[in-house]
Amino acid sequence: MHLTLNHRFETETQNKDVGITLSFAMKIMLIYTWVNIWMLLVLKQHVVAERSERFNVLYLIADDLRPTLGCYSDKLVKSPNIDQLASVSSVFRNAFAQQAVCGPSRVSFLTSRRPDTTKLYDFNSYWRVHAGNYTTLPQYFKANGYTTLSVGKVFHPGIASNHSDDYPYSWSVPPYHPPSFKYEKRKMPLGTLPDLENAAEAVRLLQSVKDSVTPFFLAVGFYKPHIPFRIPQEYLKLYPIENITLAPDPDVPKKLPDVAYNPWMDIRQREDVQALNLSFPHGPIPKDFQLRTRQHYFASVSYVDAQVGRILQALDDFGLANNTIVVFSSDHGWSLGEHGEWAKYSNFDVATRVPLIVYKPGVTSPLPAPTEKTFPFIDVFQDTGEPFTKGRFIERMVELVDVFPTLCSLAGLPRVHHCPMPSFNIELCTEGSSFAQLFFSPERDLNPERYSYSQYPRPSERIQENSDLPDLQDIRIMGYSIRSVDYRYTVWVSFDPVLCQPNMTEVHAGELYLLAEDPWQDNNVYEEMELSTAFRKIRTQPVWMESLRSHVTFLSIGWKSKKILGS
Ligand SMILES: *[C@@H]1O[C@H](CO)[C@@H](O)[C@H](O)[C@H]1NC(C)=O
Ligand SMILES: *[C@@H]1O[C@H](CO)[C@@H](O)[C@H](O)[C@H]1NC(C)=O
Ligand SMILES: *[C@@H]1O[C@H](CO)[C@@H](O)[C@H](O)[C@H]1NC(C)=O
Ligand SMILES: *[C@@H]1O[C@H](CO)[C@@H](O)[C@H](O)[C@H]1NC(C)=O
Ligand SMILES: *[C@@H]1O[C@H](CO)[C@@H](O)[C@H](O)[C@H]1NC(C)=O
Ligand SMILES: *[C@@H]1O[C@H](CO)[C@@H](O)[C@H](O)[C@H]1NC(C)=O
Ligand SMILES: [Ca+2]
Repeated sequence: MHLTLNHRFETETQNKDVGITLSFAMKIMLIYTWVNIWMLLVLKQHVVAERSERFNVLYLIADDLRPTLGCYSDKLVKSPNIDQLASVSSVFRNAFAQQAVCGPSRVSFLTSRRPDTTKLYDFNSYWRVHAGNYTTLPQYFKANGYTTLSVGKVFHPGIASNHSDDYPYSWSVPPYHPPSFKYEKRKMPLGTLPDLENAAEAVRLLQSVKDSVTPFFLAVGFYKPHIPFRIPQEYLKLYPIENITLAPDPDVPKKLPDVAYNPWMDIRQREDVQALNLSFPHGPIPKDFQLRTRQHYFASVSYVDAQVGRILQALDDFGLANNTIVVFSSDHGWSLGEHGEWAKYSNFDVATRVPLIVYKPGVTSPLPAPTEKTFPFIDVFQDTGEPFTKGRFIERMVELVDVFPTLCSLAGLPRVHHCPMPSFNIELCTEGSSFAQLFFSPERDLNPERYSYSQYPRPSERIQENSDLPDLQDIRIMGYSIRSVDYRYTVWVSFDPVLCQPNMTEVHAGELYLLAEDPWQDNNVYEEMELSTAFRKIRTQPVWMESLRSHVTFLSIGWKSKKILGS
């Protein structure tokens, strides 16, 4: 079999001539940057001159990044710059996205509402007109006197953010998009790559706001490690193919209900994968191709790490490391062959769990001294590869909807109140809760009473071509998950796509994984627990999260009596 993977994952190297011969697109980009800087200057003049003691915010968002990072105990992946950030930060080891796909997750965490309140489960609507006129995280900072700036993929592009990244509501100046992004799937004439441009633009913006009287909220959305893995070739050298292993559980679990499986159509539709003539829906992908996909994903993570390093070094260079809160996170994870699955689109931890690293100088680490460097750039090719040992690990469950109220709390903005149910007509509220107290108190441990909630839609019980990403009108089933430190429990129930409401008593399938004995979630013990009869007896409650919690409370009595859970 002829493997074309290497060729298709063809990477771009820098064109040394770029600096001399400016292409038309580069000129446009320069003009665009000048417009941005000009707008910033105009904005500054309108602000009463008074040096603010308020903290800036730098929110770094990777795309499709699961916590394959040194600071999350990954032994293979090299992420020295993110690890360095983690060493002065709180590192949340149990952080989960609300839906494992870009658009719905981003709109959810940027509005702090769950998908049933944004009514966005696909990419096809704008919450302000389709669900409610919800205030976003950057919009709230903007309303509180911040200059808010967006670089790269922060909001999901397209109608999901009204083709404008929600500008002007969320941002002080038009969001920046790297000109090279339009060549993502074609030959690249610009001699650069989107995340290189993103990092350069972020550094430029930091420089332009560093002396501003207003604090800034700068969000930077990287495009990697999302496919295609188009990255500078040299990062592959960090991961010799002979050092790559398969996922620990590369087979589809026997007791996995069909509705829970995602057929990874985006991978399947790649030309090089089509050439493999895989059977639908289970594949499997040939072993050497799996290894190379993993290798390219890991290399893409190191490439993102280098861009993070460039931006963090700029904080040092511009004297901002002592007054800027930094968050590093992702929109959701990515299955790298676990359960015979690839990509996102499921309720498995590999798809829902995200890195979440929060730095606040003076809180998560001592205030840096004036000459001290907090974030010197680390060249991954020179890195000694010391295992990560520092950092404050927080094991408690947190969710991406919590980031909005937490950042408000850390930055000293007026508190955002918890949403009533339903909250379609309330512009500002949160369906998460601030975890800022975890920075100050020792309640960092595993807490069995804390949960995170995720959901994933399906068009049918059967696996079909649109199972990964059904359009709203095709959704018939929703998988609602409750994840505690001990287990994941998921019920796949009927769903009404007009009302966007589940029927918690009409259950198509269920999953239950007891993590102490089954950390990779391969042994679904739902049927063994005789749950189907048990929870039909439970009265459903109007809120699905409450309903799930009732299921779990009811069940955990049984688990405790069988000594499956500690009491
Ligand atoms: C939505 O909110 C924005 C900003 O808060 C406001 O300017 C706009 O008028 C609102 N739109 C509607 C339809 O209420
Ligand atoms: C969405 O964008 C269109 C076109 O720019 C604009 O006319 C419309 O007002 C925007 N919607 C909202 C809610 O701002
Ligand atoms: C690859 O594995 C070998 C053997 O375990 C190890 O010595 C080497 O450092 C690894 N190479 C890289 C780049 O991680
Ligand atoms: C692809 O697989 C199908 C059956 O799985 C087989 O009939 C067909 O000949 C294969 N095509 C190629 C090009 O290998
Ligand atoms: C941060 O560092 C700068 C430059 O070293 C200094 O002027 C400023 O006072 C410091 N701010 C805080 C809050 O320590
Ligand atoms: C929910 O499903 C149950 C069982 O099929 C059915 O009896 C009930 O009418 C449904 N409820 C709604 C609101 O559709
Ligand atoms: Ca994504």
